Amino acid sequence: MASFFEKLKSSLVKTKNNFSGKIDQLINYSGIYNDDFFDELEEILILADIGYESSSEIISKTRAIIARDNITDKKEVKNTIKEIIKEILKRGEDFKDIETPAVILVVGVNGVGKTTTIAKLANMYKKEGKNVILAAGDTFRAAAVEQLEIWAQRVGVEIIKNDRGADPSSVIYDALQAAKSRKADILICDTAGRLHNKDNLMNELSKMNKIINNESVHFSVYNYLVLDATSGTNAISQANVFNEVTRLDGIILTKLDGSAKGGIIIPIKALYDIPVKYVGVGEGMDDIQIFDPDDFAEILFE
Ligand SMILES: Nc1nc2c(ncn2[C@@H]2O[C@H](COP(=O)(O)OP(=O)(O)OP(=O)(O)O)[C@@H](O)[C@H]2O)c(=O)[nH]1
Ligand SMILES: [Mg+2]
Repeated sequence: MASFFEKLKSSLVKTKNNFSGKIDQLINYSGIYNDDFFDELEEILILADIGYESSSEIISKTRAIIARDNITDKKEVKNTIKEIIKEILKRGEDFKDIETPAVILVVGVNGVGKTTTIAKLANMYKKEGKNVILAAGDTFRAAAVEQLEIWAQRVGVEIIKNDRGADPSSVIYDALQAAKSRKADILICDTAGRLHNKDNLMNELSKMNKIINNESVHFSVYNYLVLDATSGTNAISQANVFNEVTRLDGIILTKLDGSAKGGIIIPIKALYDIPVKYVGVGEGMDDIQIFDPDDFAEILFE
């Protein structure tokens, strides 16, 4: 099996071509670091969905360091940009695992990879010897419960479900009772992807949070937002909305393997004080990794 680093590396190929590949070209063709160079660099950053604010920050810091240290060497220019990006990616707290017993509520819009991510988390925790239960809280979409059921079987964990159309909060309630009576370490709750109506979203999330908080006094509660790396700047607007309506304890960025827009992680880190916990690097249940800012930056600029 490929190492974590190799797997991440192959996942980042598209992003790398789209991003550092272009930076490489720019640096190789220009030997002089003037306004034109920085304009072009800015364009590359913006096109990679890094966003105006983060791009400006990267440009002004690169400019300042190149001038201060009188840098002319191409490799050093590239290294300077890498270190600035690494610094942004490292902001906030280092990775911290959850404290068990825990309830994890997984939220995000349609199709970002919530259910698959739940399977990946369940598989990871199970391998660590934890007792995991899943709650089929997406009672809205046809076949959502069946999809989670198949994953539960594959991973080998218990699932608590109800009929389609049932109140998601009632499923969460039942699952909490089961988690308590079975002395589960971790309960992971699936939710329906929804963004059609912000009031609706707020109501449902607060209802679920209320039940979780009432019923799980001795559990640590985590709200994870799943974002899809292929959706580029849309991921930012999604993070905005969810961040407004609920407390978020972590972000999981999925589909890095299929995306040329992995650079989106930079504005996500720069704009929010929410740790990026994991990245999704494929459709299988082993395709999840702890987000490591050093590895990420090194691979991007290798
Ligand atoms: N390549 C790749 N595909 C992924 C990844 N994560 C999820 N997918 C795929 O994305 C699609 C949607 O995944 P789901 O887990 O069903 O997404 P969801 O957010 O639960 O979707 P809804 O329940 O419809 O809101 C599936 O085809 C997954 O296999 C990933 O990290 N990499
Ligand atoms: Mg789902």
